[in-house]
Amino acid sequence: MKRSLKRLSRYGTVSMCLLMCLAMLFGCTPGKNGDDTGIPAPEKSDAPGSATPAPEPLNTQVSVFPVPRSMETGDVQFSVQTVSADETAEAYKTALENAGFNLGSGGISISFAQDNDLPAEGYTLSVSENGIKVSSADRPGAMNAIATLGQLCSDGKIPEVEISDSPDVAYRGVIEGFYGVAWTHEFRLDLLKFMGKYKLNTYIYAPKDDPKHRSQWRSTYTGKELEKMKELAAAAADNNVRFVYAISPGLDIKLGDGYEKDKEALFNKCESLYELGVRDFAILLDDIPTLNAQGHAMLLNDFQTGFCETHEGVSNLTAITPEFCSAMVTKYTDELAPLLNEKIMMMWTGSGVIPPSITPGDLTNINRKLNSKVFIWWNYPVNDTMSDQLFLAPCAGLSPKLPEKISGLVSNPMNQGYASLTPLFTIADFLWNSSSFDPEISIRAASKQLEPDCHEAYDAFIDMNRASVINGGKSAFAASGAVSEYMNGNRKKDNLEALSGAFKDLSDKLSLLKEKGSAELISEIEPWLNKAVAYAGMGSALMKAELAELDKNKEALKAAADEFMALRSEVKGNGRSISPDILTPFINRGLNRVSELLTNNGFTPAKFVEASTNLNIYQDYVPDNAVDGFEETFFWSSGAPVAGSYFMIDLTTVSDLKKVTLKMSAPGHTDDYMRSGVVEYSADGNNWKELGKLSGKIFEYNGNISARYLRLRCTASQIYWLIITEFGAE
Ligand code: LTM
Repeated sequence: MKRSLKRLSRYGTVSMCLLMCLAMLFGCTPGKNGDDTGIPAPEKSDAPGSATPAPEPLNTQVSVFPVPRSMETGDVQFSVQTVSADETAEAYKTALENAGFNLGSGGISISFAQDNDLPAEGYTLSVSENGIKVSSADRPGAMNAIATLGQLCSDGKIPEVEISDSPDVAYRGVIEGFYGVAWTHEFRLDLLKFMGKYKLNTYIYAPKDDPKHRSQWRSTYTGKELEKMKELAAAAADNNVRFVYAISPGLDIKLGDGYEKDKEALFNKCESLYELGVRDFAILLDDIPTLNAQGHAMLLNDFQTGFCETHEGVSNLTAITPEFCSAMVTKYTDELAPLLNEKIMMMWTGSGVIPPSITPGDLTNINRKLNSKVFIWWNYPVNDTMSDQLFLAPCAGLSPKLPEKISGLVSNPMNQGYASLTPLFTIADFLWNSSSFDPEISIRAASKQLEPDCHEAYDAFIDMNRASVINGGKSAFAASGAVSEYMNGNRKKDNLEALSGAFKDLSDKLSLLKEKGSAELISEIEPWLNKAVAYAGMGSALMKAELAELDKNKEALKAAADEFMALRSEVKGNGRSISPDILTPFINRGLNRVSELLTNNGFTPAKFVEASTNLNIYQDYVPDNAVDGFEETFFWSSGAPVAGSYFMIDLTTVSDLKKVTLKMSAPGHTDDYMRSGVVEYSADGNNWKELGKLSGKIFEYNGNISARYLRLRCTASQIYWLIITEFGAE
């Protein structure tokens, strides 16, 4: 019986007729035994004992991510309790089992065929009463089809479907390329599974804080380290991912006298990884002090011809130079580009290190200079220089036409690996099929797939942590309209009640996320989640105080104000940034408003100074130590400040100040002070004015200013950590 197939609205159009023809073609395409794709020849008939179970009406909504190029579903589904794999499917047994298929005799049949006309990594997939049939030109294509099958299968059922699919961008993935605490081995293994599932095919190992990747690049891995590398390479292969080992020898490699010896050390190091099964390599020369175009070209070319091309199975080198974005280009790049072997895949971050957008036009010059398409190192959602923020916004700022101008794109994520999976899901979706990409659909699908037990609660948290340079610094909140009404002075009952309801809903969702969210995610996001919970509670308390004011109920007003202040104390010193454009200004305004309401009703508001920072904190040398009035206790950063690092104090109300004092470093740690920085003041936390520049370990200002916030902001990176013994104003 012939059934009609319906096209899902989001998917591209491939006529049904073409699909049926393709399906017929796959069924009769002769296999090529012994070819190099790893795809066995198709069997002429279904595996012995297979019998496609009778179809049942389809009862679920079918969605696949990344969104396939063309997908049409029918109105029935088949049981896949057991799947009978024929010989063609033997090569994919492990992948099929990992995707949740129970291979045995009987049940729906599965077979794989080769079709050299299909694009690299592409596949066609048909699920019908004739069984499951996959065609692809290469092994990655068949593995991608299995990833799709894994998503199609739910509760032991698979829908009738015809899919024709292939990626927009050849190399899609992740570069673990940030500063600060590197990911754990366990997370990397989880990441590789995630990548296989969502069709990301490239993982570049490049943690800046692995000494053997960068500062001690000549040292080879030993013992357990080697075992872990081997395990990663194997897990990557199992998940259809290229494991790229990156090395950063640029800080001290000799490019004149001593080059041959260092080259040998580099080759030996990579040889030790080759022996473990690594087949892809990168040389990263970013963030190094030397601009030696001839020397760098020689190094990269020698590695390409002397290592990549002499080792069986090794792909072309991936590389980056010290000038890796348009804003950095000098004559170094002009001299280097024509010297480079064109097979090397050169990485590039765009117009700047962390550009707000990347368009084809941004790449015209560099692609012309290199005579190839750059491989994008995308610095999103990395937060190593903005460690107070989580970047959970969906992929944005990349032009849908970008895929035509690049050879690949890898995202440099946050130190928080599990949280990074949320934006990575959307990046995978974009890189696979950019013209169908819808960031809002993608981000909601991400939370559903990653936190299925509490996805709506996770959505609320994501929304509070969306602000980033790629989306104009915008977070989201269900009642953002009512918030701006309130900020503009609307204190009418209906607006207060709308906000009250929204904060209650937010509180409920965040509690649910705490309770039901996956343990790995929650432990990473806990400080942000705690602040979010407090903000939701403070929002509710503020509305209670406002409603009490309308009712002229002094007692209720005082109770609500106390509740607000108690929550404020709970997150005192928690320097994480949450919803910087909507809820942070609202809560800051709320603090002033609570003081005002208390004063107007004859109460005396409490006063305290709050300190916060976007620097990592060393042990328990917390920011509060710098505002406690004791020079013996101090704040100590864990890591050196870079341009943009700050330490801020909030006096809670705008006050007239005559004196500001800042003292840095401590006995025994006399180098730990900021070299280049400015002290600034602000009434609202958004508009800042300079009070003065640092010149030494003590800063003092005497004069007249009106401010609520004071901050020390770093203007140039340094190597020493920062100690602040006291920061205060009178
Ligand atoms: O971006 C590149 C090429 N290099 C470094 C990264 O390691 C770092 O994570 C980002 C963001 O801070 N900036 C860099 O310059």
